[in-house]
Amino acid sequence: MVSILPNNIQIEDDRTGINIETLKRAFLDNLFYIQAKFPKISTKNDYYMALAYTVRDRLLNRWLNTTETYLEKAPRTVAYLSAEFLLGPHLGNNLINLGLYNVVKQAMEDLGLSLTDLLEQEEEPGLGNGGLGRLAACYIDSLATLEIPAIGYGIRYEYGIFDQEIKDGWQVEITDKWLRYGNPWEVARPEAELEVKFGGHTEDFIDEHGRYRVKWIPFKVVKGVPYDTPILGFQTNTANTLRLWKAEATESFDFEAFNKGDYFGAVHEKSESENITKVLYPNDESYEGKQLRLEQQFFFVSCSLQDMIRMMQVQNLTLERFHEHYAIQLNDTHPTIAVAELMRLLLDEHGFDWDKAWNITTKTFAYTNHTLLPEALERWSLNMFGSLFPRHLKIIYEINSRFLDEVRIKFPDDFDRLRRMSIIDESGERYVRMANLACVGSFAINGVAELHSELLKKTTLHDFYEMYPEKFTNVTNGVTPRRFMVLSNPRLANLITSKIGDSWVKNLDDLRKLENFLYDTNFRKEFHKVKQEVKQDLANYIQTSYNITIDPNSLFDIQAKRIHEYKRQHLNALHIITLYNRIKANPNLDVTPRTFLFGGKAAPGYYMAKLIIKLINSIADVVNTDPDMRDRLKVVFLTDYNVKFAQRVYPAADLSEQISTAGKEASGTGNMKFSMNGALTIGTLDGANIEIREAVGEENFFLFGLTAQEVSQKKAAGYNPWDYYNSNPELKLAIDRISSGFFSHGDPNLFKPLVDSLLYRDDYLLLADYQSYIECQDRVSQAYRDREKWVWMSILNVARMGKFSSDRSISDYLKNIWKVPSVKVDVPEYSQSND
Ligand code: F58
Repeated sequence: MVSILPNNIQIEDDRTGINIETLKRAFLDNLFYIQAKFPKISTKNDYYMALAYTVRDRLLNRWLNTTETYLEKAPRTVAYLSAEFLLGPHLGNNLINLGLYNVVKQAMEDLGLSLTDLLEQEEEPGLGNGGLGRLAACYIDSLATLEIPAIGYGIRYEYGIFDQEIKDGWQVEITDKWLRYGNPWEVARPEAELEVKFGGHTEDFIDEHGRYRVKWIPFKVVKGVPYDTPILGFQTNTANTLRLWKAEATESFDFEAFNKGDYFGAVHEKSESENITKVLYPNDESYEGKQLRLEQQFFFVSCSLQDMIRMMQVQNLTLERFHEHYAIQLNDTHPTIAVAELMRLLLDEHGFDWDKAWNITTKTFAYTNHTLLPEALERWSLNMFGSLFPRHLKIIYEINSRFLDEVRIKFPDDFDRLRRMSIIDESGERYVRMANLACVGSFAINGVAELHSELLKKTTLHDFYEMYPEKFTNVTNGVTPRRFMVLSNPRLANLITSKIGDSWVKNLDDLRKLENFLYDTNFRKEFHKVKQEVKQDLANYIQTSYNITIDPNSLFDIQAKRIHEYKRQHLNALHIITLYNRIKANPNLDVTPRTFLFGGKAAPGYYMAKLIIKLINSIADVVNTDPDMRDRLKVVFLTDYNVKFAQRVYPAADLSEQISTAGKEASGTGNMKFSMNGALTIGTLDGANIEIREAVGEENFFLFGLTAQEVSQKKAAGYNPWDYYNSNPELKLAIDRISSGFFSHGDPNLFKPLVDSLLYRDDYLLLADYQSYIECQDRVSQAYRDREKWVWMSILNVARMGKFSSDRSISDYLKNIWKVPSVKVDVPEYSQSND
């Protein structure tokens, strides 16, 4: 369609034009032709969909040109393999990256709609549990922004992380039907489907060249259908692809040949196949040896590797150079079966000999470890593994046997070392150890913060470090400032830009320039005003959603992350109870008013974590209704904490709780998001906290607690929580209040498992850290009274967060691991139709 606009003679296509009138027309056009609605009968979701398609139209040009550039130039490419991508809503992010946020906002206003309302309408793709999945999402954002040829590969779960409801203080899980109203951001590519084999047996044979070969005769075959989502860079032409695989039944294989006449059997087979990508496992930080999970892992890995090979064939590249064409990052061990699958593809399907295949494989993969917790290390029962993947098990045996020969040569007669390093755990029931396979099969191994990488070398992966010191490196995590500042905190972003320009969005180190304005009273006032306004926004939201009034002038003290004993939400709870007890003992006590906000999901099978949620809600019930607490303490548990909600929460925090037991949190990334929005951190020397403290300055960080080394020493020396309980009256009273039934309507049994775990085990040393935490919180309360000083510290937190941009993390990966150069994408002027 041609339109000649008044005052601005311009020919625009309704699918590409970004003029306000064109946008409005395109929006109404999409409402009519895609949603089949007109304004009078449209729902909010219809409007959201119409807008999403309008925005999608405007990024297709970049996406297709990027794809075409990669196809033609066949550049070295990063393939980021992750079982989770916790993307969060696309619309707002795409508007920011396209630079269309303001004009679209205006266009919607002209039509009597609110962009904020429409953004709220989007069901987020919650295809991840927490930090690990969100990190993958930040990294694909940065890869595109840095113009790196890259593809994200993962699973298109039909149901993402469950929605959380709270009933009577307890968490209840609800299925996340995120695809219910359609997903305007994905494009199905059924023409690019692939087949994945499972089960069966192998047969050896001699091929026509007289070579020994193996054939895998599977028990079942499942189809993988790719669904592609464009991932735009910020203000670049690059739009990379996130390719997520959906499992479908094959028509011919099992149906006709095996199930002739058995209609119900056939339908059952079909649903069995489709089950593979039905649901995301909702466990964080603990691993469960479920067969379906192993099937999920192999399914997406096999699809992705076959896809990469196919792409090279289309580009006429020889597979001899696979490792030169692809750098494949394994996001934790979940995709590690890729080491065996690439070997199988090269050996069995493409006729490579072992040495050549192994050389390619070990130059292709790099492995990121995300946890030191022993219960999170993946290992698969050998029986299960062998019956699902008979060929892979043989390949792993061969890898292991050659590897152990190497170990023997490097460390003669060290039998215990061989036992520890073997890919097969033979200490009892036999297992395949995925971290060992990842270490052997990769050319690089990294932790996600300096401390974590050091501890990996010293503890969990110590033997592998001694074997291959050159493989080990650190890449400290980072987060994208596009989503977690520009989109989530426009007030702050605009203030910053008004002072130092907008270069910081792409070059976060430029935030340093804010330090020049520290002595500018006006700037400090504006900065404080922004924080207050953002807090008011959250207060309004809480008022509407929970009918709880919170005071934006109180200190917003926030802990938002998955609920886990090592993260110690219950230490935070002990502090609240301590303040409560102090006020009860002295109702006239002069306390700094605080609002405690919690958010986070517990793994459905993790009883203790669920009990912690119940405890927080029970404390909230008591505190929020006690008249002595009025205008002093409030406690709110924010239900269903997800990416969308997180974007509201980070900007509104005064204090960020990063209080894990030292040595347990690999990095943390919420800590970065809070701090770049001006929250001060109360934290232990754990994960990236250490680097955040270094960056912002120790005077601008509230430090408490034992160090990782002290924690392990204390445990080794025989830690006894009772010593702390008996010698600290405030601690004793806080715990007694819980066990007496004070927060459970007189029931002393409700929280008994929690209290017992603290008094009899206290694996995470809450009691040992209690006093230090309380004293530190007292310093926080004191500091908040000097608001001038607080604002000063808060500005410094923002100004010094440059290091924690995921752009920096990705640059580290590029420089030290992937060595993939950037590629410019040219987007020709929009073609202009003449009809
Ligand atoms: C997290 N791990 C770490 N795992 O706990 C956190 O410190 C780190 O910042 C983050 O990774 C990114 O590096 C994490 O989120 C999981 O959720 C896994 C999901 C699958 C099962 C095992 C845990």
